[in-house]
Amino acid sequence: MQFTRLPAYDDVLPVDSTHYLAELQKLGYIQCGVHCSVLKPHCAGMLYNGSLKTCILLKSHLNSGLVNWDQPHFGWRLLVNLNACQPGWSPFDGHCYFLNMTSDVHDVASATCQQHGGYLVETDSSEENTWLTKEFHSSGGWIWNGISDKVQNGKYRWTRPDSQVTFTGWRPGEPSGGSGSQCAGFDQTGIWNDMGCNQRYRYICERDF
Ligand SMILES: [Ca+2]
Ligand SMILES: [Ca+2]
Repeated sequence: MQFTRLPAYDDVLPVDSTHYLAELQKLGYIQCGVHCSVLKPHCAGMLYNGSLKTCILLKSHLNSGLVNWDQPHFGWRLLVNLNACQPGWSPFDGHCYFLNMTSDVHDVASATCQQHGGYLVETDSSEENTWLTKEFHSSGGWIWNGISDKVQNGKYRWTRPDSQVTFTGWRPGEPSGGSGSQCAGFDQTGIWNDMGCNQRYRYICERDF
């Protein structure tokens, strides 16, 4: 078990329970840690309240956009599971994510993610799309995701051939298509657009826990 407490998040709780994995009552701190590190494989961290003996297991680490700073909830402490992902990678719902700040073309971005043991991010749900946007998109500009129609014009798929497309977040009127726009990125609102694959943008790599 390896946890670290983040004192910046003392006495606060998330805005809502979207990223809760489980809420457990009548548990000591150590037992809560056992649940997070052993019993729940996708646990990224825990909120623990010693007076209430209540433990909330989390799918992701918290960030400033996920927390309600205006309303104090005294006694809650945040401990992140350091074993959830490698240093520099952020956990969410059983996967780890890394924002590469060096802008590059889509092919190079994809190859670099493979070198890191992962793949160019596959956004499988609205929840994942929202979390990615809040976690990584603090500035303007586009961020590549892994969808493109390079293989077959008009048929958008992820870079890994076996991955199903279960969610898309296209802006109305997109994908605009054509041979000049075959790779997709998302903006700071989480909306997708297809653009030229040889444009250079930052990109997110994803891998399993
Ligand atoms: Ca994914
Ligand atoms: Ca477009």
